[in-house]
Amino acid sequence: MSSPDSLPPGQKAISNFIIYRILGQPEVSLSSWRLRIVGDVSKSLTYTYDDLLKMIDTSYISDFHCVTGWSVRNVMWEGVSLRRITIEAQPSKNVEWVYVRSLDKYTTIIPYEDFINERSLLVLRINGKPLSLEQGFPARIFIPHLYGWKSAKWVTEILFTKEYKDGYWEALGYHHRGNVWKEERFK
Ligand SMILES: Nc1nc2c(c(=O)[nH]1)N[C@H]1C(S)=C(S)[C@@H](COP(=O)(O)O)O[C@H]1N2
Ligand SMILES: [Mo]
Repeated sequence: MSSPDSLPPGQKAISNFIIYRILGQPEVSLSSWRLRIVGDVSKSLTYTYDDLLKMIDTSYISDFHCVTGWSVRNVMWEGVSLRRITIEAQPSKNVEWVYVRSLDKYTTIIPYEDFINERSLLVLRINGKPLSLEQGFPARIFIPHLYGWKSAKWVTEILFTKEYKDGYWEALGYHHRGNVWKEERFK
């Protein structure tokens, strides 16, 4: 069985993130950037970067795992609890999926249950500094128990929905959930 300190099966520690931007590096304009919470919710919400900075409520140290087999250990994550944002938006009882869209047109899908895990985070700061442009500034998702492709960078829209639909990697055969401890790499 795994001790709290062990890596998930099939992962190896490396010391730095490998930067991925499969659809290229988007241009970020902070004055026009918004995070929108939409879909099957009672209250659609729109946040500016300044709104989110004021809402930072969570920080912890946790490892990051890419499905290609690398992990970065002991990263300090800071941001806004996704559960808190979800409670504000009041999704309908039928919601089962959360579809995330980014500035670069990257998308991913996350099961609602994982999205509202108490550790699931809208990340604004990594290792004590604001996210760098290449690491997803202004904001990215982080869910410690899911593979890194669910950690959408440059996120702009969070859509609550009953219907499953593939995001970028899911359409290429990657798993609908992607739990690292269960090695849910592929469908
Ligand atoms: N918008 C966007 N988000 C993304 C990706 C991407 O290409 N575009 N790659 C994903 C993958 S596969 C991984 S492993 C992590 C890598 O995070 P990093 O670039 O900060 O190392 O970002 C994820 N989020
Ligand atoms: Mo990845």
